[in-house]
Amino acid sequence: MKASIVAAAALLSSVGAAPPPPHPPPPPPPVLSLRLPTPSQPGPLASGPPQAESQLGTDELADVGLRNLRLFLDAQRVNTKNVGPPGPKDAKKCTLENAAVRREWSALSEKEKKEYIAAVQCLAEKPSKTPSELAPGAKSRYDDFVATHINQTLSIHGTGNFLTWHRYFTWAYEQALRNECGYKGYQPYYNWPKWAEDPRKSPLFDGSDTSISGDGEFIAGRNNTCIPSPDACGISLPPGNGGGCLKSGPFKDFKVNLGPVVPVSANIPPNPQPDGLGYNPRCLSRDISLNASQGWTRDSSVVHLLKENPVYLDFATNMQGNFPEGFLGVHTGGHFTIGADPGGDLFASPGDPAFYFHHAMIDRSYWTWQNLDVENRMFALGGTLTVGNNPPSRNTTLDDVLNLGFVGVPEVQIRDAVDTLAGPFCYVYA
Ligand SMILES: [Cu+2]
Repeated sequence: MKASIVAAAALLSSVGAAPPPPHPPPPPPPVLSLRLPTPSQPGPLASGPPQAESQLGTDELADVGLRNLRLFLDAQRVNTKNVGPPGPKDAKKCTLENAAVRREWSALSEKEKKEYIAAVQCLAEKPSKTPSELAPGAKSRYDDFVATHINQTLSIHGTGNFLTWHRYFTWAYEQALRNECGYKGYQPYYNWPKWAEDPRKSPLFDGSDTSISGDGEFIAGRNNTCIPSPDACGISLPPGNGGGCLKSGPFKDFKVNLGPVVPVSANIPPNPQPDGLGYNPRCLSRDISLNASQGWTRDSSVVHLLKENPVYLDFATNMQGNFPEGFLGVHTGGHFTIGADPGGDLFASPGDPAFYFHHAMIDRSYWTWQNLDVENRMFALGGTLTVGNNPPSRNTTLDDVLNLGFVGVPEVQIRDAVDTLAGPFCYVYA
């Protein structure tokens, strides 16, 4: 346990710390070749779910991005018109018209919310596909995802595959909910800035029957959490409003089986294996932190991230944080908005169902950033194979593969995971 904590802490402290590696221009995208006019007409998805006009800059940028994407695809269609009549393959093609629409949790009806919750609980009841010799703590299909994330943590954070790996992972989870547990909808996201002032007031975390449960029991007398580690306290977060087991809602009795690997507090029972893959059944705890949500996930933070980082590596790095410089970023800020066990554990965090809402918002941010300059950003990439390029390693490339182990989806190349309307995917965000 100790060795892995030290290793993780050392690696964590290097996220964003190393100077950016030389950044070669991304390879020219295959078909995408048109320069975009400035978007001026109202966006597509007029047939989508009715939603109140958002005042958030974050949502405005998502809308602008979607309009860009539509113009881009329309222009492509015109460009390829004289190639010939659409074949049978094109008939099944993913388009903006037939793409799934991922929505904010608050936009789902009560019935849809309950169906989603029931599907997650179903996944936690289905037997695991991970061989028990590899991860004795993986007891359910839900745990297959947690075990895969724990297993690969040090090659999927602060690396060039961070955004595409988590995109594929979140999609695979959505597919498992649909294909194995009869869920009819899509993975909802948690729009951080919308609830940044107090996440406990959001429909996702209000503790009601249609939430994913709220805060944990309040535990007094706790110390600050140092990020990345007590020895390298780049950011000191005061304890939040919980810290203990969930108090109410559908996930009050949810069992966490895997981890911790890097626990936020000494009170969390240690895993019998140093790699966190041993069986360690315990309650799901949270420590909702207004300090994290207000400090790092407000609208201004997200807008700044989306607008001021035209280079992929800067975008991905600033999203994940630069801890030695005291910058938490929306990714870590969002994780510590949820906090506690396993939410505050870099390795085991998917053990809290909130993970997928947070990562859908990470993915929506990546999608928005791409759409703001489709031509140049769809296939953009940066970063290397090692966390914060420490130790130095080669650049991640579009040919590198994403493998989700016993989650049970085919291995894909990064180039197949950059476009949410291509490869295995067919979705957009509202
Ligand atoms: Cu992760």
